[in-house]
Amino acid sequence: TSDPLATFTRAEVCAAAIADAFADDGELFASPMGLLPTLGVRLARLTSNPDLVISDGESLFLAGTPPLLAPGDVVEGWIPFRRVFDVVAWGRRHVMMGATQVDRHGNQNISAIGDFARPTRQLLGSRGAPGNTVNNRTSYWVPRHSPRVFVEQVDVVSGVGPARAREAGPAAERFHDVHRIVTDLAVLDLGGPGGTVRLCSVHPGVTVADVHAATGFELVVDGSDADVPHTREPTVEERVLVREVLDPRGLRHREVPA
Ligand code: F8G
Repeated sequence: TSDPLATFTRAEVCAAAIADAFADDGELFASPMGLLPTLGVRLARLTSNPDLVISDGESLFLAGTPPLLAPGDVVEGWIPFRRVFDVVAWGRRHVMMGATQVDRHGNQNISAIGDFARPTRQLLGSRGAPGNTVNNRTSYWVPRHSPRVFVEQVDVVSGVGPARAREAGPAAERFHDVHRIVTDLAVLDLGGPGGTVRLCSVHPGVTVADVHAATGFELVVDGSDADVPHTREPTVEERVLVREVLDPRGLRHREVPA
């Protein structure tokens, strides 16, 4: 067919899946880290959840919903990092972070690879991850789902999963809420036994076997592999918003190739 709206790319599926992760949040501060999360949050704001509060990622709350990398449009508030910490503690925030490693128990690592005393790779450091995971709804975005990301046990715990939050006591567990893990292959959550990683859907064109093969631990599925649904296709409205409004330059395809 020659109708471009009849087709969609994997990156567009990911953007819609990320938007869905924020659809039911109501009015809270959405903190997407990185390109596809920013695209997905802005898509949610233009569709399912207009109440999302967004920023330029540095210090300004934005009244409008600008395209990726565009200068912030109408400014409606001041949110430098020190004030982000106030919102983190207050709780009305949903952050989508990256994850260099995620394990079966939903622990996330963005700090270092290897033995912490002598890491083979120094990454970003844990940054906001510990506080986010005990105070705010937290999701993760993984642009390359692979056994090197989804490992049996993370080398360093930056973001805590449910079991560790429980062990740390009521103050850590009370607001712990790891919501979704969206990857280039699938949508996962922590709905497995004891808060373990569960496969929710595989993206169109991906098989459940592909996801098992790209995961370094046994993934929980509800029922059998044949019961795992496909992630929904982006609607025509979403395709237009992504292509014409939010990401006309196709930056999304640098992160998730078409
Ligand atoms: C690996 C792996 C792997 C990569 N296994 N090796 C190797 C083995 C790879 C390379 C090398 C480098 C609230 C809040 C905050 C704030 C607020 C408070 C946060 C104030 C803001 C500031 C702050 C945290 C937000 C994120 C970022 C998540 C990422 C990735 C990346 C790429 C995309 C940036 N599995 N993987 N290697 N931050 N990060 O072969 O080897 O390691 O690899 O919430 O901050 O402080 O608090 O990262 O790595 O969410 O998504 O890190 O470092 O460029 O190049 O891939 O090539 O050198 O040999 P990168 P990469 P080599 S919230």
